[in-house]
Amino acid sequence: MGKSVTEKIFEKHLVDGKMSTGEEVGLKIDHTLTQDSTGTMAYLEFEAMGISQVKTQLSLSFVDHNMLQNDFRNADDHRYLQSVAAKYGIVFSRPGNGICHQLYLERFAQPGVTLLGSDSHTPTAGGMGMIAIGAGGLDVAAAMAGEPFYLEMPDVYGINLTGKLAPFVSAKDVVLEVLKKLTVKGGVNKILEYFGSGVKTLSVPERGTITNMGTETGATTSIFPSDEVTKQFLASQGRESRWMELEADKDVRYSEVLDIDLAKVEPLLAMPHSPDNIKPVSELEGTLVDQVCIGSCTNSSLRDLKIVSALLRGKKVHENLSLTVSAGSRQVMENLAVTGELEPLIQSGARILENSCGPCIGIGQAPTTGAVSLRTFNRNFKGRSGTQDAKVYLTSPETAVAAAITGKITDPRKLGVFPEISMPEKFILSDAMFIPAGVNPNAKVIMGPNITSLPQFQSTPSLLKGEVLLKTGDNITTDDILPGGTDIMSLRSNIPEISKYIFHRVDTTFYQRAIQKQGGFIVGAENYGQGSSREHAALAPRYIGVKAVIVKSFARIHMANLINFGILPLTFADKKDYDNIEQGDILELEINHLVETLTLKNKTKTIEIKVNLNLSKQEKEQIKAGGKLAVIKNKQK
Ligand code: MIC
Ligand code: SF4
Repeated sequence: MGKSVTEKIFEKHLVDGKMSTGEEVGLKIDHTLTQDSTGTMAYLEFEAMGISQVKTQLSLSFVDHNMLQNDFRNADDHRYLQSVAAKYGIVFSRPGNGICHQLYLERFAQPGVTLLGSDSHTPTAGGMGMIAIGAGGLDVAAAMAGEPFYLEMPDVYGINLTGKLAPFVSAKDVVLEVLKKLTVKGGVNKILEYFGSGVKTLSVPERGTITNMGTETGATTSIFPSDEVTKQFLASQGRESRWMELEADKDVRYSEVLDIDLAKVEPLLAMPHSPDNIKPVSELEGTLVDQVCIGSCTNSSLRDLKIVSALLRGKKVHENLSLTVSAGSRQVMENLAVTGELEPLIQSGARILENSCGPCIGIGQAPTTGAVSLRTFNRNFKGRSGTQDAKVYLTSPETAVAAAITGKITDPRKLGVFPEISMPEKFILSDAMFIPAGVNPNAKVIMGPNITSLPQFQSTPSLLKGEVLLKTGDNITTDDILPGGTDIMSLRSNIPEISKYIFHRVDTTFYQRAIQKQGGFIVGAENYGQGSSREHAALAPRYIGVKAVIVKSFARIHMANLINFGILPLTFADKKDYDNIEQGDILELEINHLVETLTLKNKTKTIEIKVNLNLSKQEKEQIKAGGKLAVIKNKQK
């Protein structure tokens, strides 16, 4: 049987296991990336491993999230990251250079390579025909130390693209179509592999928009083939020598196939408060809009901003709304400026922000009370914008501009004739904001007062006892567990302080109760821990004594993070038992042997509940030792 692109790359990187669905496989990781808000912890972990330099082909450290410097904390973190990079052989992307995923796609992505990144949208680079996976910081630190990355071999799910997109319909609408079908949990344990005659009609950055938001389906990653279009993009970036052809074999068999005729895709949007709450734009027409934000790692490429510029030329932003534009990189900004395409943005009244994540993670530009905000971003979880009651819709850049001009949700196809844009054959390139990797063992690592040392954890006892501290519903996000936003994100390198905000948006009494009870259990429903890769959503709960999380199902990265920090990830053997546990119940669990099915005693209700524990041999070892770091450190001894 023929091979998929995914299998071809896995095969070349396989260091352990067998490539059949559900089996644990170990992959060699060629490249790693971190960004600042997950990076500080990842490098503290890497330093604790006692290794003198990174063992990957290429490791990169970006600064793009915590960009506001309201006090010393973020600035100190940036300086710490730069000093670590200089010591251990890591390329450093200076603050202001751009968003990690956009920069990586432009300057470093390469067909056939594996990338592990401490950010859930690392799959953006799948648009280049590579395997790019998001993970917790500790997994990325381990990859920098030369450890393979272990995962359950996912199903390879084919998405067959035919036809060509109509004017005013773009890559974002394609991935919203995929989300309509797969929902926020339909991609779990799958790799979404695109193929078919429609692929060649999409440029690499457009493919990147699609693979970026595949994350929202829960997929391990998404991937496109590497073809002539890929070659041309690499050439335009002065990197043609990095190209190799990579296509699925003709007789490949995917686990399932979703057919999408690009010509039939219409402008779509995701309604509040979930990326899979999809509706056609035409159904929402007329809804008044207070804010429009264009940018984020999903839609901030030169292609996207050229369209935005062309559509805004000679137009003014509607007086009742505020439009923000953030380019994905300095390269995008410079190329726009040189061709005169920045000017229409300025003249329209758009507020040009720094090349960074910004409003996407609630760092500035919080909407007004109860506002409708249209964003070209990838997540619209309640409260993520910084305004709890704001209603955030996710759209394409075309739909965003249509609203910015008219002041209300408008089908972009009503904007008239679709403008012609031309992409440069050669981008204007300037890598001045990258500091190349060097290894200087004598370099001093500089830590500000907000950077605390890593918490040390005891090995796991054989009897877990405690109270159910919180019972949640479906689709709890890591933003619910540990919110983003300026204030809380500045505490990413300070676990004792950030712990005070666990479940802050869900229940402000959580932290105090957890401390009083000396930890306990959390109960959840389906897709627990969806969203970001932030390991803080596991590390901080562990720090305050959370022992196990019992749910109907987990999101992949969060489950791995729980194991990494020694928290037991349990699922109900019978989902109906979710109703047999209430907040405040006292639970007891014996874990002498980490077998697949365990008996959980609900002491309050005097009943027994069967729970499943699906762990590999190594994961069991990690749970016993109190976390992955302890295991790695023991190995180094
Ligand atoms: C996000 O989009 O939620 C983030 C902020 O980029 C996170 C990383 C983080 O929490 O620092 C992600 O997607 O992994
Ligand atoms: Fe940054 Fe938003 Fe992308 Fe996360 S999703 S990396 S916050 S732009």
